[in-house]
Amino acid sequence: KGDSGLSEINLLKTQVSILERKLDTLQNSFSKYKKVIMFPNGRIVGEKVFMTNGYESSFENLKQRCFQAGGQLASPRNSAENTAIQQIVALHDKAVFLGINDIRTEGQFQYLNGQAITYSNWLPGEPNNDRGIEDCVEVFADGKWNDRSCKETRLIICEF
Ligand code: 291
Ligand code: CA
Repeated sequence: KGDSGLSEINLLKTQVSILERKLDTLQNSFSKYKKVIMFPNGRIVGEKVFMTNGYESSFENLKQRCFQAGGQLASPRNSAENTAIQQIVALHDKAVFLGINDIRTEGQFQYLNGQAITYSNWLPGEPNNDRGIEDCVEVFADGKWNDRSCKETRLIICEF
């Protein structure tokens, strides 16, 4: 009885070490394929992934595309996230629209979930609601923000 208990423990030890080696292999493989899939159009910041597929359209279309893909339009919550977006903008040399707008109440920019924004990176003098028609937010290659008409065509970046 005592003896068969010992051999069961040894069997379990063997199985655990086999699993440890398999998990290590899987982690290394996953780490590699994360790099592969992020190249060159994706960026990882903490738990968040930013990705473009090169699609360009108006704000509403970009918003829908990201939702359909199970994500949402990029909505940077801090400078690290904004830098990731900036890098994708610079790579494509095309400004993007964020998942931020003041369509509901002029001058009160909010995320797509209706929360007031808690981080911003406006160019000096922005947002200026030029000609009274600028409710969306574009990001330039220097990472700075400008409010712009939602009807303009911009590059998509979704976050997942
Ligand atoms: C000026 C600034 C911006 C404004 C932009 C648009 C240009 O920047 O007043 O605040 O958003 O003009 O009004 O739109 C068009 N259609 O020319 C110029 C470069 C971004
Ligand atoms: Ca503006």
